[in-house]
Amino acid sequence: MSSPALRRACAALAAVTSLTLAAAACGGTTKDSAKKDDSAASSNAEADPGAATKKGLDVAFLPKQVNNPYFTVADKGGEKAVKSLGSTYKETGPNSATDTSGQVSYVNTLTQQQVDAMAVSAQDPGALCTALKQAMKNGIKVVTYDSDTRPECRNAFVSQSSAEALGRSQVQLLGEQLGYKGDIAILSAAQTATNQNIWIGFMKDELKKPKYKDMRLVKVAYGNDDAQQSFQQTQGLLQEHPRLAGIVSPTTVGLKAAAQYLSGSKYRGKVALTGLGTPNDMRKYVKNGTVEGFELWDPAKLGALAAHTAVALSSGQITGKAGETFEAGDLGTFTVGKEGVIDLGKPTVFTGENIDDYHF
Ligand code: RAM
Repeated sequence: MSSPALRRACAALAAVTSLTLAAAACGGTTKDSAKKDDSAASSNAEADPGAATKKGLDVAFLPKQVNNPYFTVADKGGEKAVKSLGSTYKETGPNSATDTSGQVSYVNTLTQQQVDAMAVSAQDPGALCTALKQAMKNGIKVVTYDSDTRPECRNAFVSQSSAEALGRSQVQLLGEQLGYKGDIAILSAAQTATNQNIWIGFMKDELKKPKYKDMRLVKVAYGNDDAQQSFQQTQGLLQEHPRLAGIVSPTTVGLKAAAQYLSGSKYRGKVALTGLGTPNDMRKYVKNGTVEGFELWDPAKLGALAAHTAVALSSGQITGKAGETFEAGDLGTFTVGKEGVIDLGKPTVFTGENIDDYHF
């Protein structure tokens, strides 16, 4: 599809009609060409690292959940970076981390609006694929950040850190905190969440090591990144397993709610709690002895890197293939890794010693 006018007409048609109809009218999407797109979500174009950074692009952020403070910080970082690059930013998305069909509709709407790029944190690895592929077929660059879909359904994934290191380190932190002994539970986000499920996979694997032989995972509970549900799930875990020694919660919403519950209960300081949280949410629970330590990356930097990636893709500086490099402003130079994954870096462990140095 060469002319922008034709591209826009086809994009609008594709967003509101079936794939086959749009394909027939625009001549691009047969079964075979769809297959070709699958092998390299980014098309076969070569990257031009020296290409000028395009300005005036429409870049949209679509988090798992708009009213989650973690995404507020991440997307603010994205907004600042998009604007600093001379492009236009907008954010849209569902209120609930389990509204997967809502997220699909938001993708379709952005396709219909013919944005230039979208940064998406996927609630579910597979559910968004068809809609995201449709967006890419219409020339829209798709970056996942925070939580991925499948590699063929986006151009690149901006990851907070190595998923393996994040999963293992949370178990290591918990082990240290409870002396490597006792029953433990996981309080996760939504049951479908790609990021949490990958981390949990590595947590289970870490627990197989001999040093954890006296630690036993008794339950994985899901609080759906909803404060009230996460609070109730924590309460339920302790009712069901009164001898629980520790909880790990790989979600900012879950960790805060679990800390809130433990803090006001007889378990404060007795049941260990760690996971992923923001220093601002967790400060008071570290100070009152509910939590000894937890970790996280800087969400604003994650959002900024997603923005730089989206603009680099739209400018043709990268296509999402392993080995390509690009500049991400103050964040430095990044290299695209295997399967289009771009790692932000290492997370920080927060304890009473350093928490006051961080304000997000
Ligand atoms: C919650 C979300 C998000 C995750 C953080 C750690 O805010 O589930 O996807 O990365 O926690």
